[in-house]
Amino acid sequence: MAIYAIGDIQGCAGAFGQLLKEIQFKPGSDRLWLVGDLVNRGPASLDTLRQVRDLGDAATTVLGNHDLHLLALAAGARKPGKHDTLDEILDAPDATELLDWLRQRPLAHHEVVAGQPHLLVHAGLLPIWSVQEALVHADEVASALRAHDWRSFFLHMYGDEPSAWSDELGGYERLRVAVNALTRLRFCDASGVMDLKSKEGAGAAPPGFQAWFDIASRRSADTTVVFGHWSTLGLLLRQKLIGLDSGCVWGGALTAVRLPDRQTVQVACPQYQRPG
Ligand SMILES: [Mn+2]
Repeated sequence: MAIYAIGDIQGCAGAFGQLLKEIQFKPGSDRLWLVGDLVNRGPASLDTLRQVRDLGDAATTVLGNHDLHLLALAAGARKPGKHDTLDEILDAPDATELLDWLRQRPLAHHEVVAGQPHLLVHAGLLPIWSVQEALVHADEVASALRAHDWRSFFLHMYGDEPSAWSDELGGYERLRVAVNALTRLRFCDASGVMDLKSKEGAGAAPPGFQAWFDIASRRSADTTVVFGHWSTLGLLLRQKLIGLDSGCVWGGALTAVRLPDRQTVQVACPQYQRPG
């Protein structure tokens, strides 16, 4: 049994299929960890979503910002962006089943792999969160997504404020900060204030900010965090960090890293290009 962690697929079903071949993935015995953003921008989001759903328990996926955007469109809470490639899902005959499945994915997954604690999230963790606290807050969001009034959650989810976590936060503000950290975070400061604007690489932090994983006081530093979302960072392998967004949908590569030995396989994706 092997576990492979795979980066942001974003509708690049062809690259995903090729990567599964390259790692000789066996769905009966091997498992996948997917960092989320299964859909959007790429050419085959519907096919990707069906493929991952059909893997059943062999695939563990956490929700990313693009997955949430798809659910927000389905809820009628957002309008499509001009680079979205999500209509084929919303118009599919099995749209309801696929979206219900997606809506029930977690925002964080914790597991001990070969004796070492690992945490899978789409973007990152706030420095003041322990792993246990991050899991609790991810569950709070997942509960809102599973509730009967899940559509109203999306009417309140968007926005960059509050910019920092506080245990005192309640209601939608609390959920918004948790969602922003787990699915959009790149840069924050030592007190946990997020900068959600910059998409540059880790070397181009806005003044006073650092990559979330470089904050010295980060309470989750003893757990290996597996994440994606940050294509300008590229593949990042450090002792307790595995960053997997190598920019497949932008013409980069789709990456698989085997846990825990970190054997790495990439497929180049020159066929995908930034639109326009
Ligand atoms: Mn993302």
